[in-house]
Amino acid sequence: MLQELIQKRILVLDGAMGTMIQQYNLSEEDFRGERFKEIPGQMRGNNDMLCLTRPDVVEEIHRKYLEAGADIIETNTFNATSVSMADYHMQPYCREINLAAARLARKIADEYTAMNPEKPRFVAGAVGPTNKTCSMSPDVNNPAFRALTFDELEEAYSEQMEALLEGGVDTLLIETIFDTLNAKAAICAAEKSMEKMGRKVPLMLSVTVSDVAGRTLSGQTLEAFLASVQHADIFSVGLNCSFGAKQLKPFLEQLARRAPYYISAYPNAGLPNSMGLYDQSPEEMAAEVKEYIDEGLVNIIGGCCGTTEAYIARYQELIKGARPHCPAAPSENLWLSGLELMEFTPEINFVNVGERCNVAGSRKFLRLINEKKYEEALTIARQQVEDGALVIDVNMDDGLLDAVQEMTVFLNLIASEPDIARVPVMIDSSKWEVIEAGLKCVQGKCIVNSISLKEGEELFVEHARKVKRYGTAVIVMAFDERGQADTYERKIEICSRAYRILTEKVGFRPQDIIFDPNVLAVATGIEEHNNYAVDFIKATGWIRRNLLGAHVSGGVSNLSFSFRGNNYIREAMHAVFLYHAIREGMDMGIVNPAASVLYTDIPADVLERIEDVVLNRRSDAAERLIEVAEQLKADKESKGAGAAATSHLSWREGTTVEERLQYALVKGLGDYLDEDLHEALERYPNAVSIIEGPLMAGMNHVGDLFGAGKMFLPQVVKTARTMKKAVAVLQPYIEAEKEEGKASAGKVLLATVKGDVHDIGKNIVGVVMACNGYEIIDLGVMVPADRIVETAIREKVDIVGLSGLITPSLEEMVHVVTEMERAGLDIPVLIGGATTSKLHTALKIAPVYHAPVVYMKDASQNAHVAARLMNPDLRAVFADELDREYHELREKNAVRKVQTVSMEEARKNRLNLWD
Ligand code: THG
Repeated sequence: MLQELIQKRILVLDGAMGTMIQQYNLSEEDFRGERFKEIPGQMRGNNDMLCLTRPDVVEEIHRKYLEAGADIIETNTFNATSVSMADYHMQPYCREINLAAARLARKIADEYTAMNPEKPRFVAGAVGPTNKTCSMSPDVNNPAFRALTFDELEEAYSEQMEALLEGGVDTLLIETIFDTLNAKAAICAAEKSMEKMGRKVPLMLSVTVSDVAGRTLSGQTLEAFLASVQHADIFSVGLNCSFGAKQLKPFLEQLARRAPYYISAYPNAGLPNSMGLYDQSPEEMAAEVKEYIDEGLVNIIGGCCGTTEAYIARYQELIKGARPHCPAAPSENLWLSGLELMEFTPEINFVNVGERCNVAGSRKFLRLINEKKYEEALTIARQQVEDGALVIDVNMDDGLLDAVQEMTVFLNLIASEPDIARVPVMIDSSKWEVIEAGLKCVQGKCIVNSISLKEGEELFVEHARKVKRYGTAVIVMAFDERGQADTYERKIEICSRAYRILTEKVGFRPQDIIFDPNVLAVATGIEEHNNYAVDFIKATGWIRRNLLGAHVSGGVSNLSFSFRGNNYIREAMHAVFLYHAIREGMDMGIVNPAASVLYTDIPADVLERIEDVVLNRRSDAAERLIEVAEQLKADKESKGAGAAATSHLSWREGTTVEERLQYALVKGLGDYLDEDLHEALERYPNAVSIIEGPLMAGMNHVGDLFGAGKMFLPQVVKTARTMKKAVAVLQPYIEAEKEEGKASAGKVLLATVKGDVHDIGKNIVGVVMACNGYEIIDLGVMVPADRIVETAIREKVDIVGLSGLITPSLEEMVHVVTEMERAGLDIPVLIGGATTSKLHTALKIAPVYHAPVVYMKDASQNAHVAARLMNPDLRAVFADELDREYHELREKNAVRKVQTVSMEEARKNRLNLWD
């Protein structure tokens, strides 16, 4: 029914649940009811549990939205997974909450459908992103660490989705997606739950963008996201939360242009004002949403944070007679993604895959992994991307390594390196469990290398189905039960069999299949090997003409194994091989991206001898090539090596030490810090002044770039890590200076205030300050005022930093600071987090405390401000400045009504940003 209806008209989704619940002013007791009286911690704010304790409230909200004309209502289950509920000690009740929520919404929707069968109402099972990310490490010292694994998350989602399906939802809506790996776990869970429950429902996805460049929190562009979820059977995709309708529009346009699905949008009621409230009126919001409709961008519209039934009621007028969006045609091209999309368009005739992160293919990489020198191992990956690799192959197959573990660690590390993670990865292993472990680490659409028929059709199909579920492209090696295909006939026989199975039985898109007809070594001295390259090239042509849509790849360096030690000849052989194979349609290859020999550069006499070998033109071809190889070896090799070593270091030449430090910070490059910092130590009076000078200038530059949308979060995090490394280099000097009484780093207490569980921003502040030599005492999230005060006294801290992302946190901060005043403390306070503002700090927080209370716009400012607060003279000057500034703000705003809203009103309008 939904499928039919959506073709006819634009559908209306409901508005926010949180905003509505806040209007009821429910107490802690309302949330708990009798039943959950004993559970520790605060329960107010745990909206989903109202499905059990105050279903009357949830029911009334559903009714209001249905009255306002919503075609689809969302269950009150945004946080009802065991992962999110752990914050409230409510994990055991997830199934029950989801079941109750789905049944409740179902009952009311059916009631409305019965009243007017012409307008059927639907229930969407709301599935949030949870409070943890699978793609990023919360531990700054260990970027390979994950607080949540793919499997754990998939299991939590399965529990939720099975209950939602059992409760009768019409669709599953995976919303507020901020990390595509989380979303992929949700999609896997959705498919499995639907199979288990024997009910297939449309799958709706909704992303939230986190920065002005339109990337997700985990750093993907929307196009990269679309590639990552392309495998799923998706009904609609869209955007919610993030911004108001107006700011969301360019991103919605991006999605609508590419996504072959129906498009949904449910923005916030404008942007939050300085008090953290959404004050766009229903009229204003409707006017902005009208543009979506007039331009044919959407099929489903609704509201997120700050919207109520008054907003949703406006939509009826707008959709009348409006033309729904017509989904884009699915792309014919292969899509891959890292943080960015790699669309394999016909103009790209060849995709080079970097071969160097392979323990079997590089002695250096093997040694680095063996010695756990991951940092340096990553530079190999980074270098390949810089050298132009469009994809990087990762292989950890070595008898003495735990390949599952190493694959996981390395892929997690890559995920923290935005200039590497930009490109898709190729997970290379001959062991299935290694491949599967790798698949659970990448948010992008990657390539599995490889599967084959060597252990029979059954296992091949099983692996192919799994690959499809994870949503990747796949390399199929030309192996079968009889072994490796080494002739033209065997190659095409196996590839066509595999093609049939994959496209007909497993349902693979041909674009996602990449055949590897086996590049085998030639000129080995064994006669049977002489035709290997010819057979590969011939098979390539046949595959491209007959197995339509599929690609052809190969491990090019295998070809020249018998010329090991003679890199020039090897590179020249590869160039010749590729020249002929690409002409036949080979469109991908695992190669050394730094290779510099071009087909056209090879001298005619050498070329002739290489072509004799590659094309198998004469029986003595191998010997004749060996002759030339010996002659050429010495001079060519030394030239080649010298040129390659210098090319990527141009940023180090003719630049000042300040420029180099800034470049290293912005790019997150740690390799030359030692050298550059030691140079700086000779020029600056002491180590701390280097931190406060060039390093902070670099961080500020990063802050500016981030603000302008030219950097995204993972890059900033990486920058912070580099900063940390720089500080580690300076640490011994700072210690020494401290002895002499020169250094002044202090003790900082950080906490996300009670009622709030968000800590990404706070963690970044922690890193930045720790990097600047401050000792950090991080009390975590949901920290009550008394604990902050008590710890501040016991630990004799110098500064207290309070963080919060949701509106109630503003109020809580006032409370914390009041308590600090009452305890007679004189410790300066830093205020930060998404809903905080200078205005709110001036109006509400600073007045209740005599010591400085400073609003921090972003993490990059903290160290600088802290440094001023630590010095008694500077602090006095700073405090005066602040007082004057706050005073002015108060004067100016005494007349502006919305911003002098009382705390009582703020309480009433309290809402959850993740709603
Ligand atoms: N098909 C597919 N995947 C593959 C291969 C293939 N993966 C692995 C391999 N073959 C492709 N990768 C490499 C990587 C390096 C080398 C060859 C193939 C190589 N390395 C140098 C050597 O062994 O002489 C090592 C040099 C060094 O130690 O630095 O040649 O065919 N699907």
